[in-house]
Amino acid sequence: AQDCQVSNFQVVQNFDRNRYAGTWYAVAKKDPEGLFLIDDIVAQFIVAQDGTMTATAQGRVNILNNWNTCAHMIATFEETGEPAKFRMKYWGAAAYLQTGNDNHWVIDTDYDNYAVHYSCRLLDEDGSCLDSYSFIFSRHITGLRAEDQPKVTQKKAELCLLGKYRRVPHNGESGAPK
Ligand code: DAO
Repeated sequence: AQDCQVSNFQVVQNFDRNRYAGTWYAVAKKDPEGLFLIDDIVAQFIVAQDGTMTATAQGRVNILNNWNTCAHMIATFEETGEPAKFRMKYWGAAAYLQTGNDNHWVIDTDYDNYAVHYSCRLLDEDGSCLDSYSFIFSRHITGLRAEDQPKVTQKKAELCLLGKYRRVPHNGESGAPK
């Protein structure tokens, strides 16, 4: 049987936040309960001189289940003792946007082309995840390179999320850089 224990999920070894910094385009997403970020999702990770990591993100969001708008989000990252596992506090530039405090795990990345992110919001009694979301990021707005797709598919499977992702289109409607 497959091991879907969140505590056993492998993250990228020796995570290097300086190499991770910069622009990432979300090319696929597994949504959590109560979808928020819809599409045109672009994140910028910034590492300060003291090593602190923050991010800004733009995207088209869903508010109160019926209103779509473009949002600017801001996030700060708190260390956990494992280099690729952070706690992410996030909030919106406007007060009506979501705020939260989520896990933010970097499952895999080659820093130059692709990254697999994962967040479990709610653990089940058996240690598997009841409510998760996950971004597949690319450095390229055009999507993943063909050679990176098998690696990403493998990681989706390890997260017990194979077949649960949707493609995130980039229509340039969020005001994010292209
Ligand atoms: O889309 O429903 C959802 C969950 C996303 C949470 C919002 C995250 C905002 C900050 C993103 C920073 C970098 C990924």
